[in-house]
Amino acid sequence: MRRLSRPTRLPGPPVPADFSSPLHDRTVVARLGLWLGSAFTVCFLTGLLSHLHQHPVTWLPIPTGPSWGYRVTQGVHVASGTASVPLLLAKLYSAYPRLFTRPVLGSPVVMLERASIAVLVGSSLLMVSTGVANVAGWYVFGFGFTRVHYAFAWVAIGALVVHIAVKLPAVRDALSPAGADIVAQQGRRAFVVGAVGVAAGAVVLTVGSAVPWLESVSVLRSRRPGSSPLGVPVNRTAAQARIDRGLDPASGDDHWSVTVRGPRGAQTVTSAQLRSLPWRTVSLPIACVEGWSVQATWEGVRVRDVLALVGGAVGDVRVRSAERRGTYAASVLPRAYADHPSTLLALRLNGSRLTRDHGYPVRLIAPNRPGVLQTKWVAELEVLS
Ligand SMILES: Nc1nc2c(c(=O)[nH]1)N[C@H]1C(S)=C(S)[C@@H](COP(=O)(O)O)O[C@H]1N2
Ligand SMILES: [Mo]
Repeated sequence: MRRLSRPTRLPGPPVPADFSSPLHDRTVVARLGLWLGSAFTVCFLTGLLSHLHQHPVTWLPIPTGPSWGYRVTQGVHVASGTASVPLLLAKLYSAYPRLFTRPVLGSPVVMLERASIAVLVGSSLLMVSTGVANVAGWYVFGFGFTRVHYAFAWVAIGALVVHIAVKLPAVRDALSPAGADIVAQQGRRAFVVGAVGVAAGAVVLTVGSAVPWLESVSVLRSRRPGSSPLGVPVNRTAAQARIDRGLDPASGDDHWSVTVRGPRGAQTVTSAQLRSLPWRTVSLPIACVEGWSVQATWEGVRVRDVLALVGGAVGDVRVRSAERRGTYAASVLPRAYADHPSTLLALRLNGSRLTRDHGYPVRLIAPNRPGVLQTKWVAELEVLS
């Protein structure tokens, strides 16, 4: 059938030529793609590291230092994810007229390319939307965040690799002198620079949850360590975790004990016995996967001194909370962490007794470790063989 000429065209979807803005240009798309691809890659690698912390593998042990390592990589993860949002929107705006390219069906290579774009766009939108919701502490989706976020990260990065391979010529053209000429015209550079500027702005407005000296300019930050109890935000309160109401700094911890299981058997360590071990003071951050972090001073006793009562930190250690249910009711401390001199059962935070919400009477604190694994209301340590 002969294609109908414009004025008499039948009603139907538009064609790329219907979009007249000079911003719908492959050079613009490619340049934004370089920024977005870099942000995605950094976000993927730092996310992988976070997953490794939470699901350790024996062939790639995570070092116990530097103590601020996770704080930095997780801060970078959330910042690069935040930067991706405006970059992704700008790139989609620039590229979307190409979705109307006809014919819809083409050679296998064209079909593969189109399919990979559908997968890439879908998974990217899923990644940034679940990530942003997580930072906001807004668990609206009915699925487990980490599992879905992690699985789709692989889908997105796979589609990204295919996409980059297919688009290498376009990237080369965009970076050539001719490409530079095209970008220099009709406001295209301003659009690219604007998108990158908005991405940088989004980071500055939110990163104060992790960078104290930016707290005052980061008006959209998710947490305010400065105005939290003892200077440390609380993620899950004692009430939410259904911790016994009677367990309170006002009524004391005389009834509290920690069960310690090791190669030499089990022992019930009362809070008085815990206190009689040598006290240590360490400065370690709490770095939450939701993107906030804060350095704090912790006082308590070394986990390795506690484990010495039952034969020492001769293996990984399971740390159980008095919290009965919940994903973070227990965590595993790899052996090197359990044996580390800075790893404490903390009893005091920033110069005061722990508050109920911070894990009173005893909580774990270890270097270079995600906040989700810094178990509160510790009731049991078990050396795993
Ligand atoms: N038992 C228990 N420990 C827990 C949690 C929890 O829900 N239950 N939340 C964790 C999370 S997600 C973080 S970020 C830190 C926060 O510690 P904070 O509330 O003292 O700041 O505690 C961790 N320890
Ligand atoms: Mo957290």
